Amino acid sequence: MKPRFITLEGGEGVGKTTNLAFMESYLRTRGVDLVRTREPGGTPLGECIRGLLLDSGTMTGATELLLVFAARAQHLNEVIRPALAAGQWVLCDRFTDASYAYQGGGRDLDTKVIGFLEQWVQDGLQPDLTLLLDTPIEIGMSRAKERGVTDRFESEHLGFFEKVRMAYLDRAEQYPDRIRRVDASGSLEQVQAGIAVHLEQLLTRSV
Ligand code: Z5A
Repeated sequence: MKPRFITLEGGEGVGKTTNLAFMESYLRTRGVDLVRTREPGGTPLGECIRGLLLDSGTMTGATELLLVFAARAQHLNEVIRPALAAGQWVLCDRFTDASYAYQGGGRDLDTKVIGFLEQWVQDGLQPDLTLLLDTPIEIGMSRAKERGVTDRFESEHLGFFEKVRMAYLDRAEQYPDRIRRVDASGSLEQVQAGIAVHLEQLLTRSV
C-alpha cells in the first residue's frame, strides 16, 4: 500500500484527540503501519515551541505564525518525510490548514504570507486526506470546558472561533478532493462511522 499522509483538523474541542485514537486503531486493524503525531509538536523542539504557543502571555500574530511554521519545518524533516519514505502512513493531529484557520482566519493574517511559508517549508508536500471535524462553536467549546484546563487559544472570544470555523469551511470548499468535512456534532459512534467511510475510500484507492 502506498504510504498516506492523513491530517485531522477542526476547532476547539471537536474531538480530534478522541477520534485520532479511533483512526489509529482502525488503520492498524487493517494492517497499516503508521506514525501518529501532532502539531504544533511531534519533535522535541516542536514540543518546546508548542509550550510557548499554548502557555506564554501575549504574542503577536506574526510571532505565532512563524512559530507554528518553525515547529512544522522540524516536524517534516524529523518525522513526517522519513516516515513516508520508510513506507509508513502518517496520522497527524492538525497541520497547515490550522495555520490558515487560526492565523489566517482567527488572527486575520495575510494568507499570501501563509502560502509563501507553506511552499517554502513543505516544498509541495500535502496531505493525501484531511478530515475536518466540524460542529457549531458552542458544542466544541462546551466539550472542551468539561475538561477544565484552558490554554492561550482556548481563552479567546467566541468571534475568534467563529472566524476559525469559517476559514476551515472555506478551505474545505476550496480543496474538496483533499478536505472532507465530517459532522462532529453527533454521538461518538455517528462521528466515527463518518470517519470510517473516508478511511475506507483511502484504503481502497489505488493511486
Ligand atoms: N494551532 C495554530 O494556531 N496554528 C497551527 O498551525 C496549528 C495549531 C498546527 C493546540 O492545538 C492549538 O494550536 C490549537 C490551535 C493552535 N488551539 N486551540 N484551540 P490542539 O489540537 O492541541 O488543541 P485543541 O484544539 O484545543 O484540541 P483539544 O482541546 O485537545 O480538543 P480535541 O482534541 O478536538 O477534543 P477531544 O479532547 O478529543 O474531546 C474533547 C472532549 O469532548 C473530551 O472530553 C471527549 O471525550 C468529548 N467528546 C469528543 N467527541 C465527542 C462526541 N462526539 N460527543 C460527546 N463528547 C465528545
